[in-house]
Amino acid sequence: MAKKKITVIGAGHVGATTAQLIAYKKLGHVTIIDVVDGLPQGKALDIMESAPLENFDSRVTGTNDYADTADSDIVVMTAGLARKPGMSREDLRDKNAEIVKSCSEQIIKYSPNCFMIVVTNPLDTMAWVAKKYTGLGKNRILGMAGVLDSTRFRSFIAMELGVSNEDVHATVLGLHGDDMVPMPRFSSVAGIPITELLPKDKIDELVSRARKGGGEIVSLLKTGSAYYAPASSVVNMVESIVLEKNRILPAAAFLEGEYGIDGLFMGVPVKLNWTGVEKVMEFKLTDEENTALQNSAQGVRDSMAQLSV
Ligand code: TXD
Repeated sequence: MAKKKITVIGAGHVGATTAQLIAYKKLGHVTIIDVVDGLPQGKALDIMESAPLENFDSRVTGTNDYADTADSDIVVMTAGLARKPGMSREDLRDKNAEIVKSCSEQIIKYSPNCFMIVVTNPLDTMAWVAKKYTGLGKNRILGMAGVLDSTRFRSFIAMELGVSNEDVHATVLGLHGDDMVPMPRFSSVAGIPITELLPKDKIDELVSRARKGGGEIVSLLKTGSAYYAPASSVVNMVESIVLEKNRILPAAAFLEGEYGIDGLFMGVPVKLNWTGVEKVMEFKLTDEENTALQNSAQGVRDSMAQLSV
C-alpha cells in the first residue's frame, strides 16, 4: 500500500512532535509547513537524521510553500499561539482565528480531499473556523481534545490505583476547557467501573485534575503549553485513520442534533476510519451528565459568538 501523505501545519512544539511520532510509527510521509523560514526545514531534517537509528523510511520534509503540501491525505492544524501562565484558552481566540482562517484557505486549494485534525486552541471554536474556511464536510474534519483529556484522566486513574495504563479506559465528553465532562460511570479498570474501585471524593479529585490538566502543565513549563501527550493524542487519531482501525475515540465533531446540540463542534465519541468520521456514537446520559454537556455546549456557543472571522 502506498504511504499516505500527512501534512502538519505549524512546526512548533505540538507540530514537530507529531511529525516525529508519525515517522517513528511509520504511518506515512510527513510535510511540515510553517510561516517561519527555516524552522520546518530544520526540524524535518533533524527528524530525518534519526531515520537510520529509528529504522523508518518515511520522508519528512519542511517547507514554507503550500504547493509542497499538495494531495495530502491528512492535515494536522497546529499553527497558532499557545498559552502562557495566567492565560485561558479563550485569550488565544482572536489571533488564532486569523491564523487558522489563513492556513485553512491555503491548504484546501492544494488538498481538497484531505481529512483534517484541528489542534489549535480554543479547540472547539477553531475547528469551526477551519470547517468554515476549508468547506470540508463534517465527516472530514475533527478537533483533537477528547483523546488528550481522556488520556490525562486515564493516567491519573492508573497512578492512583497503581495499575497498568493498558487496563484503564476513560471517557470524556464536552468542550476542551475547564468545563469538559469526564464520565466516571464509563471509566473503568479491566472493565470494572472506577466508581466500584475509588471513593467519590477521590474520583472528584481526579476529575478536577483532568479538567485542569492543561493548566497544570502550563504553570509548570511557564513558557508554553503541553505537547508530548497532545502529539501522542493526534497520532492516535492518525493511526485509526491510516490503519483503518475503526476506533471509537472521543473527539470534537460537528454536531447536527446529536445530544440535542446543533451547529457546533464539541467532544463526543466518534467512529473513525479511512472514510473519516463514520458516525457519532450517541448514548443515554443521566440528567446530571446531560446538564454538564449542555453547559459545555453553551461555553462553545459563547466563544463562537465572539469570533471576529
Ligand atoms: O488539546 C489540544 N487541542 C491542544 C491544543 C493541546 C496542546 C496545544 N494546543 C494548542 O496547539 C495550543 O494552544 C496552540 O494553539 C497550538 C500549538 O501549540 P504549540 O505548543 O505547538 O505552539 P508553538 O510551539 O508556539 O508552535 C506554533 C507554531 C509556531 O512554529 C508558529 O511559527 C506557527 O505555529 N505559526 C504558523 N504556521 C503556519 N502558518 C501560520 N500562519 C502560522 N502562525 C504561527
